[in-house]
Amino acid sequence: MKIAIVCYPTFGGSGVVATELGMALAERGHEIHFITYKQPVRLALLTGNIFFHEVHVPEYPLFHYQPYELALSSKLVDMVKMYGIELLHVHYAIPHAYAGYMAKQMLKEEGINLPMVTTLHGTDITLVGNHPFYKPAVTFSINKSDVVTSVSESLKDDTERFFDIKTEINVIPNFIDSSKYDLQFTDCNRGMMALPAERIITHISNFRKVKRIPDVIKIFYKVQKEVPSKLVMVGEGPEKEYAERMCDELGITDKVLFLGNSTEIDKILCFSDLFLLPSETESFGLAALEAMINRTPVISSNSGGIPEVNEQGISGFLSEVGAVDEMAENAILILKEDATLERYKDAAQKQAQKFDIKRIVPIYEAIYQKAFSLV
Ligand code: GMT
Repeated sequence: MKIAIVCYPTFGGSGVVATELGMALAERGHEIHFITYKQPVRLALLTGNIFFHEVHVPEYPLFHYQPYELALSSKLVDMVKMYGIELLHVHYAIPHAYAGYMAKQMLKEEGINLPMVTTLHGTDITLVGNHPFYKPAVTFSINKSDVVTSVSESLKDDTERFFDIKTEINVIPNFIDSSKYDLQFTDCNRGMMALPAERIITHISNFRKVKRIPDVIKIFYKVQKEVPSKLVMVGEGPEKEYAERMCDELGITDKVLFLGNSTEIDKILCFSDLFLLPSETESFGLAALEAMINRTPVISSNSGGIPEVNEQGISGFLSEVGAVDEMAENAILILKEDATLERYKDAAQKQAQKFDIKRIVPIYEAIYQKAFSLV
């Protein structure tokens, strides 16, 4: 199949999922065309059947906002015609489903029927899409997709609650390629992060309000009083500066490392002992799954789709949003004894293996067949 994938090319989970899916589909013989404004960060290699087409948006001073949707839908039309692309898969509804629908309509005028699959990822529904300024366009473009998928049951419920949805929503969970983690990193060097007697606690995100970064710091502050440890903060975003200030005020700057964005999170997770994800809401929590496959148990909130990923008392613990005392107690319980930590590490990895890409990619292929049958 020749498939166009539209996604955000940045560090966000939706772009990661889209890129990993595209690469896995290419391995299974499909021809994949990534169409976006920059080469996706996880896209390491452009091979014979993986293409990247950049969307250029010419700057014009008349425009206060440059019309990306227009450029994207035009690029889609051109690439579909040039490469004979047979299906369009857009990740994150805003504005991709809207631009995709416009491309579909333009192609229809020329006698080309292009099926469109839209995957909903979370904030496109819960935080952004639900805003009254976007809602009619988001509802319209979801309903005009041939097939809609969502990354968790929780996100499906939210979508059906917030929008007037006429299309069936198929839940396909996010995934991980377990085979990559059979290898032991020879450079898994925890010595550069912490002393031998210290535990390493990690948080990875885009440092937005929804991630409750102050809770991450508060939890760590309590944990390090009981268990010698370091906190590794990976990512960039609006809450980072405040987090740095908090660490300063609490007198723990020497125990917290802010690493910025990283394309090598597996190399960080391989020496992590615990992952913190106390988010306000999270449609899935891909970062938690990536931690778990790297044998890192998770202390998280119980919001959104996280309970579909992190299993209470097995791969870690879940608490109400904001329950930092309970989260810290559970973290200490996991970290205190070596034997206990090893048990949670094994269980976390086992739980993550349930989300193996080999099980998920055929589900997407079946969804593509379904989309074909509908146009
Ligand atoms: O806020 C983020 O974490 C980024 C955002 C995105 O769209 O890239 O993540 C969303 O999609 C991920 C991949 O499906 C999910 O794992 C995240 O839970 C989801 N984020 C939220 O719902 C806040």
